[in-house]
Formats: sequence, structure tokens, C-alpha cells
Amino acid sequence: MAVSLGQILDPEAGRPALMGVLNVTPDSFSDGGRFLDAAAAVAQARRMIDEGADVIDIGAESTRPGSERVSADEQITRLRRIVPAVAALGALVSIDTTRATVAEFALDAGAAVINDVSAGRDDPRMFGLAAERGAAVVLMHMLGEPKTMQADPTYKDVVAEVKQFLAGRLDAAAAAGVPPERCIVDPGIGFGKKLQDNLALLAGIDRLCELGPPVLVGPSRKRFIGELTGQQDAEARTGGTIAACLAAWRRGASILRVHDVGQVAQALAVALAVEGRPSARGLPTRRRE
Ligand code: HH2
Repeated sequence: MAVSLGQILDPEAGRPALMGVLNVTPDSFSDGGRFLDAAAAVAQARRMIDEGADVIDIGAESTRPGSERVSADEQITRLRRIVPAVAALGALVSIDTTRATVAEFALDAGAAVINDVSAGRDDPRMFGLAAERGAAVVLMHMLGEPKTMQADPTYKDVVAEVKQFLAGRLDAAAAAGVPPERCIVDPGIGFGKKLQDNLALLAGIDRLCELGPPVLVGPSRKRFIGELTGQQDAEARTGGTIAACLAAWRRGASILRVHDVGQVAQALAVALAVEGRPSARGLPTRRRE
């Protein structure tokens, strides 16, 4: 199924799309172990859709700082029952993986978006697969790899460097047959970034928008919120998540990747209403073909 990003983005309404996070992992930083069970995972997906999620992003490998790699076979084992069941709910499904074998399994099971936090660098087959299958691809910036990325990330001008990296990955994707119209770019909040880097990137979203494709941001529950607020419990960082999402949206972000879909949707409904935007009445409605 060739994906048109118009399925999830609605520029006329002026509201961003919401990507609900579903981690089918024992070790994700904020919800590890909660959705390993297929019934619990599908119930969570249904809840996020009811709360206004446009896309459900399913991942079977944690990429938290210091995390260990998970083999493609193990990822597929974790995903086997869950991807088809979530796709059957009618949601657009995104697969959060850097391995083409896992992405291929998910596309066969009903996913339409590949969320590759390595932006096609981990698996040389990823862009070819996306081209062949007409999938949309999220290209995310990461400095280093999850195991070591927070050791001492250093930038001269983080926004310029991330922008240049993403421009290069858009070129690589296009060369492999994935046009920019099927790409989404993401600064990779928390992936090899210090606090000031994350803040500069959120403040600099408008510069990333100049690349052309929609910009996705994933600040949800992340460590920088704890650093700013002292909140050590990741699940209690919803307020900080909402503030980061609204700041990014005001600067042009089109897709917000979040765990707490209902709370973020509520915040957006109010923010949109204050701005007099057309979709201000009620919570967001999903757009599908
Ligand atoms: N963040 C995480 C995972 N995948 N994908 C994109 N495109 N952007 C992000 O910012 C992003 C992502 C990390 O968050 P989470 O999935 O909650 O944790 P974990 O990696 O521990 O499973």
C-alpha cells in the first residue's frame, strides 16, 4: 500500500497528527513490560485511537540510552500477534525498527510507515524495502548509537548539524527510490543530545521545516523533562511533554509522538481553539482513505 502522508496530516485543519507510542518491550524507559502481552497491547492501542491517535507506532526494541540490541527474530516474535491486531483496528500503523526484516514483517501485517531511528543507516536494505512497498519513512537524527549516545554528545550548532544530517538522509532515501513526499524528518530528541541541545532543537523546529517534509518530534516523557523539573518518574512527565509538544507545534511540527495521547489531544484542542483554528471543536478526528 503506497502511503500518502495526506492520510495522517491535515494542514488545512492546522493541527498536528498524533502518533501514539506502543512499546512491546520489557525494557522501554517509561512503559517497559506493560504491553508485552498481546491483549494489553491491543487494548492500549484501542485506547490511544479513541483518544485521538492518528498513527500507532509499535516498537519491539528499546532505544533508551544504554539499551542492548534486540535481534530481528526476537522483535518479530514480540510483534507477531500485535501488529495485525492493531492494523485490524483501522489505525495507521508505524513500525519502530531499524531492521528491514522486521519492517517487512510489519508491512506484510498491515503497517504503512517505517519509523527508522537510524534513518536508513543501520540496515542498507531499509530504503529499498520502503521504495518497493510505497511505505512512508521517518528519518531521525541520532548521534552515535543508543548504547553510547549520551556519553558526551557535542555540537557546534546543533540545529544546523541536525538539519544537514537530515538533508543528507533525504538525499540517500531519494537515491534509493523513496521520494521526499513519503519522508518525515525528526530531530531525535534525547538521541545523543544534552539538555541544551534538546531545547535548541525544539526551539529550532522552524529551521528543520525548511527541509520540506513534515517534521515529527518525540519529546514524550524524556529525560530532559526530568532535568528541567526534577521529576524522576517518567510516567509523571505529562505536563512537560505537553509543553514541549505545544512549543514544537507552534514552530511548525506536524506529527507529535507521545505516550499520553488523551492528555496531549486535550491540550491541543484548547490551544487550537484559542487560535481560532477550524478543527478546534472537540478532539481531533482521524483522517483515513
Ligand atoms: N523516541 C523513542 C523511540 N522511537 N522514534 C522517533 N521517530 N522519534 C523519537 O523521538 C523516538 C522514536 C524513545 O522513546 P520510547 O519509545 O518511549 O522508549 P524506548 O526507546 O525505551 O522504547
